[in-house]
Amino acid sequence: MADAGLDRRFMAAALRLSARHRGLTGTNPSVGTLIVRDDGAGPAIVGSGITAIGGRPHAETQALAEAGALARGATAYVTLEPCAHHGRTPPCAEALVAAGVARVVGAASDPDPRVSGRGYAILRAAGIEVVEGVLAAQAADLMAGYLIRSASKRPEVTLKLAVSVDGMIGRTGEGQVAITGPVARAQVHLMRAASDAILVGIGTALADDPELTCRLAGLERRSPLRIVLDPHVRLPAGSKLARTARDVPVLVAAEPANAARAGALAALGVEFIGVEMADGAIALPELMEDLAARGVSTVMVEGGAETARRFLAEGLVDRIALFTGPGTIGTGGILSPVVRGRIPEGFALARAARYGDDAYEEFTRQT
Ligand code: AOF
Ligand code: ZN
Repeated sequence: MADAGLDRRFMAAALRLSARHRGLTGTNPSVGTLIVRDDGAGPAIVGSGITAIGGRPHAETQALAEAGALARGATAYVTLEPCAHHGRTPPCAEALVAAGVARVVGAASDPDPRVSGRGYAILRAAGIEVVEGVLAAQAADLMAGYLIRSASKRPEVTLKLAVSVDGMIGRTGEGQVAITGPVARAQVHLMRAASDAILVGIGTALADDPELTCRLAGLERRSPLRIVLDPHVRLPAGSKLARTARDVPVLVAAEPANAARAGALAALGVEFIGVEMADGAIALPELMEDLAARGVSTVMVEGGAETARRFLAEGLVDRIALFTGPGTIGTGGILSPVVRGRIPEGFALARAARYGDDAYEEFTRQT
């Protein structure tokens, strides 16, 4: 018997499972699958799977392999519509049919044109009961990078800001100013570990000489691609970014005409991406398209104020991660484009937390 409350509970568990491989599955979304059956003593999980690191095998085939014959007559909870295309293996929708599952409960629909609507259709055609859209909003939140990249051909953009009580992100000429404490900083590093790329403007790269890596113990290898908006190639060869380019990739977005200046940086392993210019600045929508084409699904914009303003003005921000510290900056402060209580129109609070002395609020764009 279908039980909507039970379906939500198992889907919540499948979503938590899927979160484990976020950022590790390449251009594939990290999907979770649970196979659940009830032989009279209450529902029991007999198989579970997450999209493997690198993107294959898919979640469903792994969960079905674990369940074996117990999948027959069971319910499969899938956080994404099961695939309908032939990759290295037959489609997951066909695998679910072959295993004899009785019900499939899905969260998100798959915008991939090879799959969209067809995965669920294969299941229904085989007489399987299909329930779509269970905890769809949570699934869309977890898979935002994949869903936005598939639908809009650009990565999901998260604007991360650390703001003082008086609404500043730093002080002119002083480089990095501590606004938030160690717990909030660790959270930022965790966010970095789950992102495909971090992006800053050249102003921030010059003023702060940041590393932009994930420096949490055990997660150092999870540092994402570091991108600098630098049309005139001003990034110094002596910067921390350039000096560490062989360990963690650095991509300089520059006007092709200035590539001649790139010799010293290129020798250090810095990569270049040619950009179009619009009104004297890098054309961000086109750059985002190019990044998506390279397989980047999630970008964290980490500075500075001008770069943040431009992403907001272009309507390219999907999520705002706002950390507010307890201190004030006062004279000489650099105003944040977003402060607590004054969030741009179209964004809604998705979650809030306290990290030590700092407040955290996350806003997502309402579509
Ligand atoms: C599923 N289960 O766990 C995932 C799916 O390159 P391929 O062949 O792996 O296909 C990538 C597509 O597979 C991707 O665009 C999306 O439609 C789907 N991802 N599907 O049934 C999974 N990760
Ligand atoms: Zn599949």
